Amino acid sequence: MSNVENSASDPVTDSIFGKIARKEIPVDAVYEDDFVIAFRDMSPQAPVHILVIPKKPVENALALTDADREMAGAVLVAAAEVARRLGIAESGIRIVLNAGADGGQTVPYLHAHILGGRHLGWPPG
Ligand code: DGP
Repeated sequence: MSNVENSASDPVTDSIFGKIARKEIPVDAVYEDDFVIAFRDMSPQAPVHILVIPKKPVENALALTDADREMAGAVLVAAAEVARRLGIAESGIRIVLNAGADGGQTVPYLHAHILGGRHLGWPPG
């Protein structure tokens, strides 16, 4: 019997962050709890550039539902904790959630960028 139904690919779970969330790909976590993992962005845009991903696979902020309130809150709480741990809470941070093509999202798995360690211009490009 064909196993095609069981092997359907999903761009969210198959993404690099899906694999990191499932621990199929190891990362040096700077923070982890029941809901999220945080690790350094491989292409940093600021002296401190951390990504926070939920363990539950979600494509982006536009895909969040009522059921995700606790998880979405955990992403923000983790961002604040990461900023404190990495010494950028006092100078300030920016938390960015790119969603969809116009938002500049390149990895189809929800991730919050935490940027800090330098002054960040506004508006973004
Ligand atoms: P976005 O444009 O919001 O989808 O940002 C994706 C970010 O993810 C980008 O800043 C680069 C980073 N990134 C992509 N692949 C990897 C990876 O395998 N490891 C790490 N640490 N960061 C990655």
